Amino acid sequence: MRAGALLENGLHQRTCPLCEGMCGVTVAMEGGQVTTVRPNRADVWSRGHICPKGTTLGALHDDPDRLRTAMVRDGSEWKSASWDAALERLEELADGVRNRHGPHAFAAYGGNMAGKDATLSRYSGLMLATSGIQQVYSSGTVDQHPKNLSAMLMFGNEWKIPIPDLDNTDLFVIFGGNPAASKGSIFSHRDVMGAMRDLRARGGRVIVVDPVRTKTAQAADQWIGLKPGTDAAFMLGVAHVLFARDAVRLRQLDGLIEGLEPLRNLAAGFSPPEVAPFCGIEAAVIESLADELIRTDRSAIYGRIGTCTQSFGTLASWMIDVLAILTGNLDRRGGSMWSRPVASLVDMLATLPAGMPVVMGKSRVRGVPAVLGQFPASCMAEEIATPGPGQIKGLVTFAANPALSAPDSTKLAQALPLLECMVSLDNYINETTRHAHVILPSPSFLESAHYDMWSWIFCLTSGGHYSPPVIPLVDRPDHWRIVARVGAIIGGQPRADIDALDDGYFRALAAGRGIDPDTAMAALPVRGPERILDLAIRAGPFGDRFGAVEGGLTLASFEDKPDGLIIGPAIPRASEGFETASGNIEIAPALILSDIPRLKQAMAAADSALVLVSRRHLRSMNSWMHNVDTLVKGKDRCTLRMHSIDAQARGLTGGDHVNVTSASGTITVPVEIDDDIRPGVVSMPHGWGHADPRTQLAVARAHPGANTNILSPGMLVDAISGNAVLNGIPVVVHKAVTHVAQHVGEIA
Ligand SMILES: Nc1nc2c(c(=O)[nH]1)N[C@H]1C(S)=C(S)[C@@H](COP(=O)(O)OP(=O)(O)OC[C@H]3O[C@@H](n4cnc5c(=O)[nH]c(N)nc54)[C@H](O)[C@@H]3O)O[C@H]1N2
Ligand SMILES: Nc1nc2c(c(=O)[nH]1)N[C@H]1C(S)=C(S)[C@@H](COP(=O)(O)OP(=O)(O)OC[C@H]3O[C@@H](n4cnc5c(=O)[nH]c(N)nc54)[C@H](O)[C@@H]3O)O[C@H]1N2
Ligand code: SF4
Ligand SMILES: [Mo]
Repeated sequence: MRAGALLENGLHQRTCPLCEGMCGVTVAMEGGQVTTVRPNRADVWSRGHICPKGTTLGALHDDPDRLRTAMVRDGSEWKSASWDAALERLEELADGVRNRHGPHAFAAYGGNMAGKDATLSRYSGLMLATSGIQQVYSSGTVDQHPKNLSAMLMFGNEWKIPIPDLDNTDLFVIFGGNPAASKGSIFSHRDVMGAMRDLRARGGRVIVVDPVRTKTAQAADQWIGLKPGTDAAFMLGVAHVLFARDAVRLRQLDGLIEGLEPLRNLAAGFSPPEVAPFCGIEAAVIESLADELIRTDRSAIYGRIGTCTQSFGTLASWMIDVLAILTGNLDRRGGSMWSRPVASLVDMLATLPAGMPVVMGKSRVRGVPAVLGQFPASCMAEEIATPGPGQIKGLVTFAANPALSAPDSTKLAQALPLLECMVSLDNYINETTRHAHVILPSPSFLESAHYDMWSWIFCLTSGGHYSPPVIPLVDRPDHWRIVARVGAIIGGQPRADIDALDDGYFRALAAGRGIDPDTAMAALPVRGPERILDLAIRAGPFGDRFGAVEGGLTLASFEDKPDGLIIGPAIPRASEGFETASGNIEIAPALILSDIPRLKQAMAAADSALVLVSRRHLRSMNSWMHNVDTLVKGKDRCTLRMHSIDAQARGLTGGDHVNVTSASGTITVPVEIDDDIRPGVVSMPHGWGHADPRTQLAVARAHPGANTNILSPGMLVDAISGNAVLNGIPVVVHKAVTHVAQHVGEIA
């Protein structure tokens, strides 16, 4: 932390860390207290855009339930402990696991906030490396893993994900994303909805493909309400028409595409009349989208959670980029482009070491492969609960709440208490961390220096915003030392020299970026997260490369820019080449094509079951912001939304309580009748189910809702990526006559 940067009173310009919107906010402080958090209109990126969550940064800091000290559990009672005492307790438990079960009995689970936490985003890589943990799970496999896999196979890098150039396009097509609630994901934009309005004002069009007529779809020109899980077939139908009309235009990618013929042959078997019944729409809708793509000069096709967390997640994620290629809109202004982040984080979090095969090993219980170095999150419960050599006995969670956010919550709730050593790097005692033996919280966002290395990776503007902490940290060690120490303890070297470990890590990061480690060490002697950030900026595409590039950026370039710094828009990058075997873009990777027979099988099977999808709300953030009173007050948002046709068939009226049952469990929730949803589809928000009395979340417990992931069977995964299927889950719904367990606390 930089001395002198702390000004307890006055106005502090920061970036809201809560989502990828990266809104600039002004935090007003008086007497060491946050008085207001307002939009910062001078922020060069967000220009005053904000949402209700951003104004709660002060409330999050002041939340009495936010942990400020290390916590150690004694039976069912939590006690505040000194950092040394908590680490000693961890050492005792970890030694026990290692002695009884060997070094490979540990696993780790990283969550969504790990990319945003100033320390974890830069130090979880060191922690994992030092710990020797081989079984790494993360929220990535309940999120974007299919996109990582398709990007890896097509472009040679799991994070080389094309991003829609919404500001310069003529046609924006969204599959399974609702930026009106989420603000955009794997797509950082200052204001997606505003940019959609601008696009329409300049004569362009927006099409939303989603089983639900979301707020985003309501703001579009056209809503295509297809059946869940059918996007890949739908897009293959579009590709079929492009080939059949001889309308494939590779343009700037001519000569850079391998596998076009196999793709043409494949698409031949997906004519619109063949796929339309499966998708639950008219064949003419597919044809007209294809025609519109042919007619329109610049189109940007984008897919998000609805295309990833479904049965054919990899096929759908792949087809998004295939359509961009076939219409000549990949790597092109107004199409989809790759970003050029000032400071890149992904190699610090990456779990796949260079040279490792994309698919490797088999999980012990279910026998599914690790894809890109990760076993599916859906496997973790059985790996903890099933006895035998290799059973998980020790677990590190960091910034994750899988008890609510991962599938098969009932099984996970039964498995977590079996762990002999569980440590959570987390700021709350919640549904997951309550099972831990030791919790080690991070400083709050206002106590940490912030630079959103994560969200800039998904942004077609290159820029950055550094903000120093506004509230001083007192009486606690640098958090990065704690995180590094956790790795050392799990790895069986509790007395390891943390400075030496950090220097070794830093040198490796420098060398990995083609920087001489001695030069980097000499230029940046002060250890910690900001040293790593400075290295990433200096070694990045606009960096000074430690003096080699005159006028290049360093962290200091941002320190006198409280409103941020914009470098400029993305530029085409295909000429830089691809890390695939051919050196070109692989449009038809064999692993992806191997899943086509499964899609054909699904198309052949008539399926009329009621299916469940998930939804998000602007005032929630996954599972963890329900403890902020201003965000949860008002009417209950944890409802089952259902079309009136389906409600009538079951004799239901709005507000009735219903039992929703899937292959993995039952929950009871109020029903909300909503004709903006496709008949045959019902929707639930995730991240609720806070009634467990063993958590310390007073506000959330007063607004508990039910945990929809009790209904997500862990066996349902996208066959090739292993990603969880959280959308398109068959369910039955009945009027509730009996109370059913609502939360893990009633089950465990
Ligand atoms: N049914 C269904 N399930 C879903 C989804 C869905 O659409 N439907 N979406 C999935 C997706 S996309 C994701 S990303 C996952 C998210 O899954 P998770 O990442 O497991 O869940 P979060 O609710 O984001 O949990 C964030 C955790 O970080 C902690 N935390 C918050 N701030 C900090 C901090 O600054 N430092 C530290 N150390 N901890 C902090 C919180 O206390 C909480 O425990 O959920 C997935 N689950
Ligand atoms: N306010 C808020 N913002 C968030 C989050 C949050 O919880 N709250 N979470 C953050 C995270 S971790 C993420 S990953 C992003 C997610 O960002 P988005 O993907 O934009 O989020 P969702 O609102 O879940 O939108 C998914 C949409 O997919 C639709 N869908 C479901 N099944 C299918 C299908 O089979 N095909 C198609 N085409 N559509 C389908 C759903 O109806 C839903 O409208 O949001 C981030 N931002
Ligand atoms: S949109 Fe995202 S970044 Fe902006 S204020 Fe809301 S939560 Fe924060
Ligand atoms: Mo996510």
